[in-house]
Amino acid sequence: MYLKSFSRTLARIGTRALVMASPLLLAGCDLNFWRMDGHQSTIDVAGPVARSQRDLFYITCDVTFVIFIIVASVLAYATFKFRARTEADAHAEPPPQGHGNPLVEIGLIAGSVFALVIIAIPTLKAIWYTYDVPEAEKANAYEVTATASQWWFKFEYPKEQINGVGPLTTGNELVIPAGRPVRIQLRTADVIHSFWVPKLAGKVDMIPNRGNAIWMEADQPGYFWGQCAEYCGDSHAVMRFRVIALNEKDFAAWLSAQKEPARVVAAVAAGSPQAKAQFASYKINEYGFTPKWDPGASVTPLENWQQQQFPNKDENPALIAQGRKLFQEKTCIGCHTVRGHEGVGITGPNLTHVGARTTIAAGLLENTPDQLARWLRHPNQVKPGNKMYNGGYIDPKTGKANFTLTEEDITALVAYLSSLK
Ligand code: HEC
Ligand SMILES: [Cu+2]
Repeated sequence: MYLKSFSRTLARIGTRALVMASPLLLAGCDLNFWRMDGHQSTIDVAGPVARSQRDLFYITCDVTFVIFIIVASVLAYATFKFRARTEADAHAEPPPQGHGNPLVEIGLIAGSVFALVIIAIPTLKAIWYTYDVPEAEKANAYEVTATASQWWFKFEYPKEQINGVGPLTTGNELVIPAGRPVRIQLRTADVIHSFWVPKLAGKVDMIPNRGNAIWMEADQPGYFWGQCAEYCGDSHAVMRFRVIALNEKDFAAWLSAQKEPARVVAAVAAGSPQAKAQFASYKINEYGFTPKWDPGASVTPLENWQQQQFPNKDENPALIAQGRKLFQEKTCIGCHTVRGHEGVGITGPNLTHVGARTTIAAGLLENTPDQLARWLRHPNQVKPGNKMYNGGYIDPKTGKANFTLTEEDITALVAYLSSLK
């Protein structure tokens, strides 16, 4: 009898333990889980704001862990000590029950208050700290504006005014100076979105008619993943972006490269001496790095970004010229700005230097010729509902195509877009 109930209890405990541990066991196959250093990790942080939030999380975990140990030990003790030892025990009346021992109750209340205070003090401090750039560093803070639209991000640099145009504007990749606080004004062009770069800072909503802001700082130059964190319609899950932090020198070089109008590649024969001269004449300001041209070289995400700042060695000027023409004919110019070229639209991301970015379609696809072609071939299969397809490629009212692109058109457009360094 004893043995039977004992083994039953053991079996039950065993099953419980297995169920509870199964996520851990499954994840055991994946070492990354234990390191917790994924692209969007809030544990493996890279800046002071995210660090203060992570530390607060740890404090809360520690306090609750201590509570767990105390409660679990008392429970284990009571369960073991007062268990039914005999069959008769199991059916006997419960022993007299005690209620309201003042000492225990006051002790528990005091204990809970104490635990809450331990959590509350650092919480208030962290709220204060993450709310805005610390007073002492305010003068040093860099300001940018991020505006969300379904389903992409626009970034503006109010300090970088371009004559007769307005602030420098980019899309989907936010470049910031490393080691310096950056205050980001958060706006939205349509519904509520939320701005989140997990390794740098927690999320803040972008709300219509409300001027929110967030601040963050990257300890070192790096490449970071961001994500819209508030459900905002069809393609919300793939509304991403990147943050690239550069040292002061590279940041200044990047700003001056971005302020230039779009690159002009004259239509000369591919591989001709003129083409080579044209390529060689393209000078990317004063970056402190050179790309690793070796195609087999393993590069970090930041090095990959650096590589993107330089023109492709095998670019075809004639094809690029054809792409530029198609960009007008197929009405792309009505939605996209390509400063210095014909593009003037503002419905879609600014493409003046799109070739220098590492991603397209709001951080979803790598900016390679294949992925660009995939995007142009059928934007709606990549991002359901997107406003480039619905309103551009097709008329949403009639469902009829406004224009079509042949494979040749796509090849030329890809060459053109990739040349916009
Ligand atoms: C009706 C307006 C509209 C037209 C016309 C249009 N686009 Fe777009 N385009 C958009 C919008 C909006 C996005 C952002 C889509 C998203 O990520 O949700 C976009 C995104 C892009 C991107 C990715 C940019 C990035 O930052 O991720 C490229 C490249 C692009 N379009 C090229 C083109 C080309 C080439 C054409 C012409 C064949 C074209 N677009 C026509 C509105 C338009
Ligand atoms: Cu969203």
